[in-house]
Amino acid sequence: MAGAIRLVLGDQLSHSLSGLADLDKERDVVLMAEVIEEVTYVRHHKRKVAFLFSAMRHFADELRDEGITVDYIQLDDEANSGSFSGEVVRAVKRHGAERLVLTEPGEHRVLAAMRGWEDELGIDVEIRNDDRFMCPAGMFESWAEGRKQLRMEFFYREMRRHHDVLMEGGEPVGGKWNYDADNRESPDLKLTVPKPTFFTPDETTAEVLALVADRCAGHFGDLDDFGFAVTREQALAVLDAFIAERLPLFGTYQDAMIADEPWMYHSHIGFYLNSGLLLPGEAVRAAEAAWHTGHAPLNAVEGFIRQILGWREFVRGIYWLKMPDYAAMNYLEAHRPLPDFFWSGDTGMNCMQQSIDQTRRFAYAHHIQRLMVLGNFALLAGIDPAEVNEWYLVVYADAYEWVELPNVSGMVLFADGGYLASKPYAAGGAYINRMSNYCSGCTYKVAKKNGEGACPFNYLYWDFLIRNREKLGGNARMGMMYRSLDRMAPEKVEMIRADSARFLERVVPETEGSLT
Ligand code: FAD
Ligand code: DLZ
Ligand code: SF4
Repeated sequence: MAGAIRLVLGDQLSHSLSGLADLDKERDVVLMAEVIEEVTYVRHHKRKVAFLFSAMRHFADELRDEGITVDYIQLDDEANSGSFSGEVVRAVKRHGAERLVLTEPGEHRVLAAMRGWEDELGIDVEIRNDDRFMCPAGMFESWAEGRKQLRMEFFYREMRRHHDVLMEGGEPVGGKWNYDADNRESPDLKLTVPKPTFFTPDETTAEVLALVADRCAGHFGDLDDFGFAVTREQALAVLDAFIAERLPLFGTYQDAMIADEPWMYHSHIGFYLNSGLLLPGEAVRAAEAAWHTGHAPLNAVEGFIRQILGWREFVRGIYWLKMPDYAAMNYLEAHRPLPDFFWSGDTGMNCMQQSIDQTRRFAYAHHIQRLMVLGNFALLAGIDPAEVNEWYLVVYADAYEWVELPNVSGMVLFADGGYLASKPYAAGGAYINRMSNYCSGCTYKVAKKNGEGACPFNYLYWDFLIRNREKLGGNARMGMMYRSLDRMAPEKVEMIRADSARFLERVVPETEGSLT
């Protein structure tokens, strides 16, 4: 045979993938490879590796069932070279291929390698657009051109118009673009949160779990009670169950956190969207349909659709527009190392301990845990963006650089100086107390502002403002906070500084040359 090799990566598990279009079943071969370089360039959470490998193996079986030839390289295959580049070289030789066809990857690092393949292999390499996103190639660039700061809300309106989602006669249904004013209530502890949709591992998943337990023994995370969907059919069942059981309360409890309730009213489809088992358009249309039938209210449906049609597309646009420089940004010059307890969960701060513990168990935490607990701590403590980014990329099963990096560097750490977010999402303990029941089980006292036993978020919040006054003092949206700071008695400011210095020196000692 002398057809094309069609390379499919672990996060490209979509039958409609551009790299699979016009495939010639007689002559072409699909190449899929489990490679140690992808598993260890950051040491991914065990559950994430198991999920992807099992989903990849199932996807390969589905292609074979369609009569497509698949050359699938397992991690433990003897001749496995360990990298995408090495496996492509071997496969081209093995099959005498005259062309390589692929879909652009989700990471700048991988795209840079792919761009060298034509020279390396001496055959045509065709890199196709990834059309599984809702913002068509080039549209984001045109929209962003000439804007100094990008705001998701305006981009989202363009996307609503472009795809005619929740629109009526050119106007947003209900008369408003955004219904967040009706959302984000404190948790209701009387409610029984529906159980998440999990699946019993089949033989393929069981094999992969054993492989990962052996080869990733030193990686962060647990494999127990693995229940993720590993096929499109299962992923669709997760989406259906979300629409039926959780969507109506999605908006109301979007920001709420309850101890030992990791899943709340969120959809848990990020794993499947980002690996290609689900497409964003089908999630958006399913939610829109639930509003039309009266099953879910507009505040919930609009809020959910905004996350996918707005935020997800927006951060992807920023990633490709700003890479590779975006990864090195550190506007606030934060240089403290990541505290060990981000891995061990060994901290007296119950909000952090709960969020880290469930991250270890499930490779999942919902948005507010990522943003306002874990991220807020990293921001206030001045942790180095490179270390924070690596942690987030490792620990979440939905994490790929295109989506993780703008969320961490842009939304959480303000490392891009305000390109993505108009102000840092900094908050003291009162916010966490309002949105969760964590504080009642904590060794610290949320109502106490300073001294022994005071909630660290309380003094770290003000210390963050003091340390970063030069960079943030002129931000109009921070004006009220700085005016409150200026009204504080000097002794109070002294206590804040002393408490913060003591706490940070204990949990995140500065390295030499630190600028925080
Ligand atoms: P839901 O809350 O049910 O939301 C539905 C979907 O909307 C998600 O599945 C996701 O596809 C999309 N979405 C929601 N918020 C965002 C957002 N801010 N950016 C992009 N998509 C969004 N999301 C990832 O997919 N991968 C990541 O690596 C990732 N890292 C994050 C890191 C930080 C610091 C923060 C603050 C957020 C991060 N997010 C990331 C966004 C968000 O937290 C997750 O998408 C969400 O928690 C996934 O759970 P879910 O599927 O239950 O989402
Ligand atoms: C995340 C990941 C892991 C852990 N392993 C593999 C793998 O062995 N083979 C593969 O094709 N893809 C894997 N991935 C996903 C890739 O890292 C991802 O495709 C690139 O980062 C580009 O988005
Ligand atoms: Fe977190 Fe402070 Fe509440 Fe403890 S008291 S759970 S540290 S916010």
